[in-house]
Amino acid sequence: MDEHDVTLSRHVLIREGTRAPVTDLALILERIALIGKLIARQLAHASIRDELGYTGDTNVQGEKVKWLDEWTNQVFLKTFAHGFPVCSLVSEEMEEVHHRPENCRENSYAVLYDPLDGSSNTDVNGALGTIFSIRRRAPGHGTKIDDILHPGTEQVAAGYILYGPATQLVYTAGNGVDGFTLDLGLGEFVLWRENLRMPRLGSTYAVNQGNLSKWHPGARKFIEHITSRKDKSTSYSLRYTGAFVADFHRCLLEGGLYLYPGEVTSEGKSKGKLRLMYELAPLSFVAEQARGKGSTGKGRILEVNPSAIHERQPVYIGSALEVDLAEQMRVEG
Ligand code: FDP
Repeated sequence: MDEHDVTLSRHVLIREGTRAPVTDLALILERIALIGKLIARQLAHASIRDELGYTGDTNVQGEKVKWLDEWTNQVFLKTFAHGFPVCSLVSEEMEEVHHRPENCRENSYAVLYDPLDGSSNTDVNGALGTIFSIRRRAPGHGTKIDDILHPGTEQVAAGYILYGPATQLVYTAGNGVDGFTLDLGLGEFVLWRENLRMPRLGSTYAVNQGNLSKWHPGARKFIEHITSRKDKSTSYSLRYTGAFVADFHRCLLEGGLYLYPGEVTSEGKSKGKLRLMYELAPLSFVAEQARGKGSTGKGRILEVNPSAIHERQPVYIGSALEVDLAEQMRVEG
């Protein structure tokens, strides 16, 4: 380690202007970093240990559960099992909120997470991620969750871990976005970029275009519009990894747009796939803090009032000018 290298735990403690006391954030982020290290190690060895594939179960969302989905969720539960200040856990993999009443006091928090984002990539050694959102719990709420079911503007911190060629952790606590890379020799996340800024415009878009026929005509027109440009300087290339975190990370660094439009149902309603509380709200918080935007196609994701912890929404997220254009073209009607 170079004398100038700054570890995540140290950096969190010296960050100014955060939405929660840095001492609380340091305790929570240090555990999320530990989870990231455990997951990265597991992903590196899972194929050798024959720990890939499906468990045979179906989760609350009707999706087949992969062995690694289950394993990564257990890592969160075990890592946050003991000790203040986290008293509630909300996961893509659990129907109900997991409460730790013994940790629920003044100044306690909920962590909402998708332990393994992009799970279709597990068996092909593709990019994967973990997404997290940290919210305050109101004193005395115990196992009632109406204090968690609030718009994303109430998050105190949020971020993600990307498991690619390198493992990186990116987070915001409401005053800019910082990125860290896992130094494998050291076993520590070390500061990689401070105050990350998303370019206002990019040259790539990420979408599962195979779903095009199921979208609102506005979304189809939007894709037609951005793919019909002949001039090299304004044309777009498609880049889709199948992992939201990996596609978002590209947008954060190079600009561009990730979109998962709603699927129009037989009743004419638009149904999103991605989850509001532990996928869209946290990455929209990161996007906005880096000068980007996150929209449902009709408005700001961070202002959506959730009606359930597993609510889904359409998403258009990335460079500000591209998100604005999508909204102007009335992608979701
Ligand atoms: P996954 O279900 O594989 O975990 O959020 C869910 C997500 O992946 C995103 O990470 C990804 O961008 C998208 O869904 C992939 O969905 P499709 O397979 O429908 O393209």
